[in-house]
Amino acid sequence: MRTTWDIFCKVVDNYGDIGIAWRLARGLVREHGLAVRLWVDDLHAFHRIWPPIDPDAEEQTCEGVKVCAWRAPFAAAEPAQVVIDAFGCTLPDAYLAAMSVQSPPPVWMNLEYLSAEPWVAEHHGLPSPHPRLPLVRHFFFPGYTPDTGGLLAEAGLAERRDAFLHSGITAFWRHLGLEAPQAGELRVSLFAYENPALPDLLDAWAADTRPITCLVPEGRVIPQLAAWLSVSGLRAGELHRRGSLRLHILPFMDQDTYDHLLWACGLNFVRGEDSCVRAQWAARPLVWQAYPQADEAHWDKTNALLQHYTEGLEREAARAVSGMWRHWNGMPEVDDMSVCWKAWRAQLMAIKRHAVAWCERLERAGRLTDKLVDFVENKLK
Ligand code: TRH
Repeated sequence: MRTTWDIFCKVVDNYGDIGIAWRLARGLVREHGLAVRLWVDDLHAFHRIWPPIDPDAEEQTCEGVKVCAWRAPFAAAEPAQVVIDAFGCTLPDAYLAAMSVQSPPPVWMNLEYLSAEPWVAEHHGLPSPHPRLPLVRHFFFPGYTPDTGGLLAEAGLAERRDAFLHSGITAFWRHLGLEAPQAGELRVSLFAYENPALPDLLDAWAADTRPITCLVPEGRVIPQLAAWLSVSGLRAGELHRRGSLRLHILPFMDQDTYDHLLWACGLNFVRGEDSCVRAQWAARPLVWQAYPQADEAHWDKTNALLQHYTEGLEREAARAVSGMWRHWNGMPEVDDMSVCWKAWRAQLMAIKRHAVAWCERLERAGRLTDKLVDFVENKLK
């Protein structure tokens, strides 16, 4: 009999929580043949990253995953053998009570946020007994080293990416209404939170000596872009030119098509967690904007990943990457944006080579779905 899994996901804001939970659920079904139910409290956010999802359906099956609307009060449901609360979302009391009378009790895990900070490995896999009920929750930490829970990546990802670059990219540009890049042109994708550094970056791009095409899926930066362009609003399909910069607004895409954009561009600005990992698997240069947290806690995360990411990168290129990332995340004591951009641009070839080497190195961390399944199998023994 197939092991049954329940994954619970609360959409805090944005798309990262559901993006990760969906990638995980799909992977567990496709690659491990498990019976997975995914409970989601906001099906509208889910529909944005995966349009086949019906935002009004209480229950539906998509890609082999049973997707259930998570409503309050929670409808009675028999707990699965494995329960995951993604990112510490609190399980419904009724469901917890039902888990506590199962024999044996479900293997219960909290899937944590990804971080490159060194403490992650020490905390990965630790148990936490429930204060009242006969249940133990385990902390599962994704991470960048083999002693963590690894990274989300589906089997065959590199092969799909390479096949796309070999035979799908021209059709992709055409589909977006663009010709193939001209010689010397840099194509950049921009997925970001509101960012005080954005106008200066746009100025630097407009003043660049070579053409830059920036592709922006609809989202939170659109008002800032409109302000910079001095237009009242922007819609998908619009194209604007300023100096060397062409700005294209794209519709928000499904998760798989967004991967194509990351694979096709020469530089990707990404944010949060999931797009950051996908940009690393794209083997392309990236600039990461960490999810902003109180007391600038995200700076530690940014620095931890930067330190790890720039290992083995030539000195000037490492400095250029750090300058861009730090500036983009609002850290003090960095050069102004035009200096950062020029320095980054001068190191493009080295940064490009490094992105490929880094992507190969990432595989050492292991794949999260495989590690999760191994962890559970050990507990079920
Ligand atoms: O949307 P995010 O800002 O999500 C964030 C982070 O995950 C953060 O760590 C978390 O604490 C916070 O939410 C609550 O960024 P992220 O993680 O990159 O997720 C974006 C998802 O959206 C990802 O799965 C890719 C997907 N996406 C599309 O499907 N289509 C698109 O056009 C774009 C731009 C993104």
